[in-house]
Amino acid sequence: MNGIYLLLGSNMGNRLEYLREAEQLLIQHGIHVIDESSIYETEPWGKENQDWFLNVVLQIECSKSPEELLTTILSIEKSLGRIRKEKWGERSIDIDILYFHDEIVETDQLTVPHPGIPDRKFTLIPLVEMCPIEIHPTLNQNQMELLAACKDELDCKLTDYKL
Ligand code: PH2
Ligand code: MG
Ligand code: MG
Repeated sequence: MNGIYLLLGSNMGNRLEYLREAEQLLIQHGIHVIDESSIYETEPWGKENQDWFLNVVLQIECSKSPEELLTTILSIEKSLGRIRKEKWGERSIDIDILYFHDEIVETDQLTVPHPGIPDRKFTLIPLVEMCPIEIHPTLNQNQMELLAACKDELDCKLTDYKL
C-alpha cells in the first residue's frame, strides 16, 4: 500500500453533516486530505435493526505515527458526540484507520491494516474506486481482488452526496 486511508462512517442524526465536520476537524488537526471516494449509503454490517450508514474513504497525509493519528481520531470522535455503547452499534461518527502505507500495527488500542477490510463491501468498494491495484501488505491481494473474494452481500449504494 502506498498511502494512508481512513474510513468515515455515520448512521445517526445528520449523517452527511457528521462526515463533513469530521473532515474539517481532521484538517484542523494538521491532516491533509489528498483524495476522497464517493459517498456510499450502506446497509448496517454486523448488527441489524439500525439505520443505514453513510461511508466515505479519505486518503490523507500527516506527519503523525499511527498511534498519534489514533489519538487525534479519538478526540475528534469525542468532540462529535460519539458515545461508545455496543460493538457494531449505531454511531454519530466512526473514523477507522484502514491502511498506513505498508505498516503493520498490532497493539491493544490499534490494529492496522484494519482487520475488517476483507469482509466488508462498504470498505472495499470505495477503496477499489481510489486505489484498485494497491496491494494489502499481509494478504498480498489488491483491492479489486479482495472485493472479488468478499462474501459480504449487504447493499452499498453510490450517492450524489459531496463532502
Ligand atoms: N461500521 C461498523 C459496523 N457496521 N456497517 C456499515 N454499513 N458501515 C459502517 O461504517 C459500519 C457498519 C463498526 O464500526
Ligand atoms: Mg468502524
Ligand atoms: Mg472505529
